[in-house]
Amino acid sequence: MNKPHLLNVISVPFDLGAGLRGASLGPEAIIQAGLVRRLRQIGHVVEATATVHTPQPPVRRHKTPSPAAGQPAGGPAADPASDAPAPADSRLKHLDEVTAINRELAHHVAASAAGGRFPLVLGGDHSLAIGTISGLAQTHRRLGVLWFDAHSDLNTADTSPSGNLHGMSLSALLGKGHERLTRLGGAAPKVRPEHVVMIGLRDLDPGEKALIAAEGIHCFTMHDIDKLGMAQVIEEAIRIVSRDTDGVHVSFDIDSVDPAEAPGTGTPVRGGLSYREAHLALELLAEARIVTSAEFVEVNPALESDGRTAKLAVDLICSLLGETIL
Ligand code: EXY
Ligand code: MN
Ligand code: MN
Ligand code: MN
Repeated sequence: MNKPHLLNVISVPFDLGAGLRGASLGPEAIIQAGLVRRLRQIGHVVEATATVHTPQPPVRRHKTPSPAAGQPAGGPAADPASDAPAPADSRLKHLDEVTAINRELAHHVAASAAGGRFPLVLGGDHSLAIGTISGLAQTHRRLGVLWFDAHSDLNTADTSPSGNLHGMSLSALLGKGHERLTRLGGAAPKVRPEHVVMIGLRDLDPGEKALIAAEGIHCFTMHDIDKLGMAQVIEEAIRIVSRDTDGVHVSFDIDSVDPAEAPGTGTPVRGGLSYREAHLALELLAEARIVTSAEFVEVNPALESDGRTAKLAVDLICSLLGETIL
């Protein structure tokens, strides 16, 4: 095991950035699956566990009401009388709540990182990356980011098919999108495109593909992983996120893993990382000793009955934090 960390486990039971409720149950499920005990067995000091709250409606097991047939997805439909499209920003769902929780999360993460701790954020939906990375940016002006995800989360109000803010978190961090998100906790952008590497992509919208091309964001899609193998992908990713940076953050969306292994997540996409590919990626990152913070998001216990996705998250977190087979 590499050097022990002083860990701050920061739970964020929040899911209003997602289209389905339930990821707000993720942190507790991960804790109940034995995370803290396993981290201590590896040798880490779990110095504090905080829970970041803002009020939100109770979890119900159904989607947020989808627009009536023929109505545009997202917020209030355009006024047929004027037939002017609703302003794009009005399509952003739960902008107030997502802004509030991420402002509070950024405060907690900034305090943890400033104190030389390793912030480990448990989600919650992936809109929380806005708060985590905005908090880290207060002490890391050149943060490297490894984004494991089936999706690129690079939409904006103009390109999003859903209005769900968990699909817009990385674009906000790159300074694209609503300024309440791009300027949350500090000036935009929070990260530079050349310091971002995306791994596991397999479900992108047209606007996201355009942004990736325009910004030259480094991506290893599932095609690349099939072709190169995970060891080579991670070797190249480490080189990219270590170049000219002052820390490396892992933003791990559990839907990067194949749904056969991780069914408890709200936007599953077939053809994802195998159980071993996911572990090898994180084991190699642990060996490289470059990671300074992490978040694990989109575990939704309401979508499964056996807790296997929360248990997978614990296993993956422990691989990233130095648990080894021998
Ligand atoms: N690209 C789709 C959208 O923007 O609605 C789906 C996004 C899923 C986002 C999850 C967290 O990774
Ligand atoms: Mn607080
Ligand atoms: Mn995501
Ligand atoms: Mn995703």
